[in-house]
Amino acid sequence: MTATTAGPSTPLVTGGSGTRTGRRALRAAASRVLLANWTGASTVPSHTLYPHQWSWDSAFIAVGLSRLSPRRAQRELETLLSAQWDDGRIPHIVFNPAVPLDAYFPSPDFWRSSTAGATAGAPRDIETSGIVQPPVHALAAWLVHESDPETSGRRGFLARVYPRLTAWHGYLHTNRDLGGHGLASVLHPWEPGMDNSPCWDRPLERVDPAPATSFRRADLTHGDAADRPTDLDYGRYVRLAADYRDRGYTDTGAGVGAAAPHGFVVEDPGFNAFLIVSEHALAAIALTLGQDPRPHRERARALTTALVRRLWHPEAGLFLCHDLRTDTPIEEKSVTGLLPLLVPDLPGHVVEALLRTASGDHFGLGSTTALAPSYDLRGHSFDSSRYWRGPAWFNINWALERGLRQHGALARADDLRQTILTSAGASGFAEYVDPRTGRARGTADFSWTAAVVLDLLARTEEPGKGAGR
Ligand code: 9WN
Repeated sequence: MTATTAGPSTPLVTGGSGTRTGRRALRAAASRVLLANWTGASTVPSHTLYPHQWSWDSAFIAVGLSRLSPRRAQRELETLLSAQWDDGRIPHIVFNPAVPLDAYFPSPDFWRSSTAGATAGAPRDIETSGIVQPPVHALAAWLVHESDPETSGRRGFLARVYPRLTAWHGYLHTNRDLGGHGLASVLHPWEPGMDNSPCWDRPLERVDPAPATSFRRADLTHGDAADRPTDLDYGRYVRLAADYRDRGYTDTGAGVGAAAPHGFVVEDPGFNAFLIVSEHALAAIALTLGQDPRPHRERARALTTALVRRLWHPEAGLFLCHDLRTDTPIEEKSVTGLLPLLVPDLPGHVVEALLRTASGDHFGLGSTTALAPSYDLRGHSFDSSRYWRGPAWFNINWALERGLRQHGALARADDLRQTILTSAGASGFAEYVDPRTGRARGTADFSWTAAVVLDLLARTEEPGKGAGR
């Protein structure tokens, strides 16, 4: 069901987010969403559609929680990190054993991490998935620390998370550099977090779908079929995940042919942009802890060089995904190709082109769309309702707002910030919205939507800290 038909449990906050009273009402509403979705040690993205802990959701959620309770924000990240595998991977889902198996598919008995993932070092006492999501965590840890350095320092937060975050990045730099080009690759459409993006259509054509009778989707109980991926897509997601599981969740590391065992293996610009920004965050964390930040800066620099060399396409005006199975760029314009705006040291001509593309015909930011769509408005597969094939997501627009601000496009960043706030409140903290009309889509009372609102509101109240956080 869509958020509009489901009806958010939080009253819609319409208008007024530009006034102090309006901002106060919005803050109260966003806080209620995060508090209601808190389960004691972490936060569910949504009690209905996603009743466990998700990896990159928790990073965004922690940033928002830090504006309510820095301790709770720290707890959110540390709960996730306690499910880290010995090989360094942070799994994309940490399952709550109290939730019935049929509440979400694929459930723990599909992933079987504690047994199938034993060789890769999966925890024995917690069930998780075996794939990963974008590495937003070190950035989140740094922002959580910055929100209250005193509490963070007293509780030794950075000292505890730093080794785990370093191991996480180590996993991505080594096990996941499957092309050997210095970029991390993703092995499943769920890994870059933009599950149903048209970018995956071609690579997925090669994947033999698992029969629809072999699994039971839980998402359609809570979501409208028109908003969600098709059964054929699901069959392919299931096949890829089952094959990875049956290979013991092993990656083969960098080198010629390393990508071979994987049915789907792609270099994604947004995933790598988050890795670069998080590597810079690790440098800041290292410095705060009195450790050497230079290895992190060097890695960020090398990744930035590889990102531009491999994935920048001047004729397209944005970064493109690269299919390692065929060694060809994926000729689709997705918002993942704008996310490198987050990266601080991009060549000037690349920044200028990205700024033009964001506001041009394909994404229309600030002209035909209020929030950046997930996919090319003129693309053959554009769909304003369906998952990652057009709708606008709030976490992505939060990231773009940071990128615009960082590269000096302050008026555009201010406009986007205001639109995120207005649209999030008016949509009942929807999971995603129609990029042209702002109409709510997906589920309501969605955690990262509320979280980015809390962060942006706090920054609105402290203009001096706008760009720094
Ligand atoms: C699969 C939880 C997650 C987000 C993803 C989003 C969606 C899951 C699903 O929900 O994916 O991981 O079942 O569709 O695409 O980005 O992390 O909010």
